Amino acid sequence: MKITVLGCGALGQLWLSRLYQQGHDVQGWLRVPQPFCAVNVIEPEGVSFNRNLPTNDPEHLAQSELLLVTLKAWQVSGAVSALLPRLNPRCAILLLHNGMGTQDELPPNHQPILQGTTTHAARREGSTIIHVAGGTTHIGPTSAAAIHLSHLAEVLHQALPDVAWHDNIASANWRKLAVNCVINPLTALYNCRNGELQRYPEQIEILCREVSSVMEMEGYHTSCEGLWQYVMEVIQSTADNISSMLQDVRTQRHTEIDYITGYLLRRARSHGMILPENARLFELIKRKENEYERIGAGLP
Ligand code: KPL
Repeated sequence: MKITVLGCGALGQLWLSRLYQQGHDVQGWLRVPQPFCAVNVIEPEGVSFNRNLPTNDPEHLAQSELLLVTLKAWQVSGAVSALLPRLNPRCAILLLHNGMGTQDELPPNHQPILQGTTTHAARREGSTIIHVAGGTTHIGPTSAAAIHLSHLAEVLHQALPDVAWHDNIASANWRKLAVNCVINPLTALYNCRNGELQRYPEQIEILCREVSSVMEMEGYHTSCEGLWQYVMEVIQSTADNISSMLQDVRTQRHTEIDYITGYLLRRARSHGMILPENARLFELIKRKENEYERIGAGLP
């Protein structure tokens, strides 16, 4: 299959290496074009993949059957909008990022669009990508043109298992949003690994209660207890992880908070609801982010 991977960060390189090894015709797509992308991935068992893969070939892009988007949520609309006019109308776009709301920012289009979340953990160490732990990628259609694309789950599963197909991906996305609304801002504020959040069960319960109240209004059957249980399970199974938001804060990069807690707060506002604890965490992360971005931009 001809595939373009948009974004060659940790997750992008992991997919590039696995899809290439599965025999697919892959290229990366970088914001600043380079002759190739040096893909250097070390798997959890220690096996490494090291190869220069092609990038930014417009012909390859025009013929791609899948555009796999592994950018951060806040980069998606700008980068995908720029590529839309150059895509084959049948090219599926799979958005794979934390948070929700990026699809609402795309211009009107008829591409088959899928959305997904993944629990694979990968991080950059210098010029190497460490695939820290395997996980599951949940994907499903978010546009009518994509409902018949369940075979893509099998193609992706062969490359980087597990991949699960969901006819109703929104429900899985909301559960992941709940996990990210709890783990990401709390780890960034307490500057701790995911597992250390087990010390804050009451605060996690308050956050889960707020998230579940919005989910109910959105039409998803859920409960605070069920979400709390799920979030605690993820905290345990990813105990050693440094969350993506803590990594962003430590390296003073823009975070995905606008698409995680920010998205939740926007949905709550549309139902006339106020979520005090999520709003407080949102403000704290924004303040942190604004501080280092202001200093980075040389502003007083
Ligand atoms: O998605 C994650 C992230 O770090 O962004 C979790 C599930 C919290 C794992 O670290």
